[in-house]
This record gives sequence, C-alpha cells and structure tokens, in this order.
Amino acid sequence: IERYKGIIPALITPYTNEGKINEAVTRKLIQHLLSKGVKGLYLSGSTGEGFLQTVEERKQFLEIVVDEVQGEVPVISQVGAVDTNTCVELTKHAAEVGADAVSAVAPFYYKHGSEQIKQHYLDIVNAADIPLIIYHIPDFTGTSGSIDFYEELSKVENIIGLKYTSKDTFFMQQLIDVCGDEFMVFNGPDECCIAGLAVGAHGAIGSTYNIMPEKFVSLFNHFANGNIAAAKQEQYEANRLIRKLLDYDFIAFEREVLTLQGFDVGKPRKPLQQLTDMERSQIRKIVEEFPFL
Ligand code: NGF
Repeated sequence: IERYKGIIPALITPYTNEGKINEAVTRKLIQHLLSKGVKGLYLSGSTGEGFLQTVEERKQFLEIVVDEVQGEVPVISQVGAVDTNTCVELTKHAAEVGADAVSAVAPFYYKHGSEQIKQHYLDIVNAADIPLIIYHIPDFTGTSGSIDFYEELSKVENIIGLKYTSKDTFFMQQLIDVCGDEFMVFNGPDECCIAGLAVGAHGAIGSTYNIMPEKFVSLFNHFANGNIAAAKQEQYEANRLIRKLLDYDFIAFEREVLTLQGFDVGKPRKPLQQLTDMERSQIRKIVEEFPFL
C-alpha cells in the first residue's frame, strides 16, 4: 500500500504527427514526471485514450512505460473494454510484461446487471497473477456499483483498490469505511483532491497531474504532514487553472499545455476536440497567467 500512496498521473499517450505512439516523447515525459515526485503512472484510462486505441497499441504503450520506469514506481494499466475477452487478454499481457497492477472500468455500452459486472471483474482478476484496481467512473460508464457491491469485491483476493472518479465524497467515505484500510481508494477528480484525502483516500490518480505534478505533490505532502492550510492553498491555486481547463476538452487542453512545456505529445484522437488556432492561442495565454505550469 505504501508504494501507491501519493500523486499518480493518468498518463497522456504521446502521439507522433502521424498519430502513432511516440516512444521518445513518452520516455521523456515519464522521466520528467518521476523527477517531480509522482508515485506511480496510470495508463490507458480516459486521459490515456485507451478506449480510442487498438489492443496492440495499448500493449505497445505499456511495454514502453514499464521499460522506462524500471520498477521505480508502480505502473497501473487500465485494461477496461466493452467486452470481457479484451480485458482478459490485456490483463494477461500486463502480467507478462511486468506491470504492477491492472485497473478496469465497468463494462459499458450494454446495460448489465450487477451480477454480470461482478463476474466481469472476477474474470479479469482470475486471468493472471496481477492485482486489480476497480475503476469507478459512473458519469462515463453509466454504471455505479452500490456500497455493498464494492464491499463484496474488496474481499476478493488480488482486488486491491478502487479508483474513484466521482465528486460524491459521502459515497467515497462510506466505501473506505466498509472496505477497510487495506483496500486502497484513489481520488479521481483532481479539483476535489483535498476533499478525497480528507475522507481517507490513500492517493490520487488524475489527468492534470501531467501538467502540474509539483502542485499536487506539494498538496499531498502538506496534507500528509498535517499542514492543511498549505494543502488548501495548493488546491485553490490548481482549481483556478482547472476552472479554465474545463472550458475545453480536458485532454485537448492538457496536450496543448504539455506541448508548450516542451513535450510534443501530439493531438488527441478524434472524436476528441481538435483545437483551432484561436483556441490554441487562448490556451497559450492561460499558460502565461499560471507561472506554476
Ligand atoms: O476525466 C475525468 C472525468 N476525470 C479525470 C480522472 O479522474 C480520470 C480527472 O483527472 C482519469 O484520470 C483517467 O481515467 O484517465 C479530470 O480530468 C480532472 O479532475 C479535471 O476535471 O471526470
């Protein structure tokens, strides 16, 4: 558990101008984030565009990341997909290439009952000897498990935690209460990081940690040291930026900021927002307003 406690960027997947995975920029971005004190990397989630990639690309990206990280921090690969077979295939691969954990959103598009969703997670965790972190993101999947549902899954061997992307902190607190302290819960909405930590989240996984890792590492450390006023200050400063970010597709915005920071990560895949020149120049102005970027 100690290894995972902290700020974990949901890594952007760098692309070349041709839209292929950009290995060189991936390696450079990883070294940069590690140098800022992040405690892990979360791949192929919403931010990483895993759902817009082929299975081969998801495998390729994980292999590059595992090779670059060399065990320094945990690498968590989001293997969620519409169908169980793809999740199982990606889980087996993640175990083979040495990822530390896999994570999976609930199966989406079709409407499934909770028994089917539970079986889906059991099929994933039984596919290989690698821990699973469930990914709760009800706004995107259209499915929200109940507290009882998660409590049951938290007892399954090798299901080690939950990434919680919702702003309902009461639900999060109830989960932490019933699942126990050995079950890790990660805060999802970066703008509510301090709130998640306050109700007991062990760490935080999010997209804006790609562009401002230092701010959130500082927030986390202040919080852990009991310096709540300083942690709150960091959250407030970060949120002034996040408020502006939310006028755009967050992935398009963050890719533009990373490009301005010297990481040529390319454009998001369609149908994600393709920025106009005007929007790009607005983002450039925003970056100038925020010296911590
Ligand atoms: O994208 C969302 C949707 N949330 C992300 C994060 O929880 C999901 C969050 O960082 C994620 O990291 C992933 O799967 O890649 C937001 O982008 C951020 O708080 C800005 O709102 O809610």
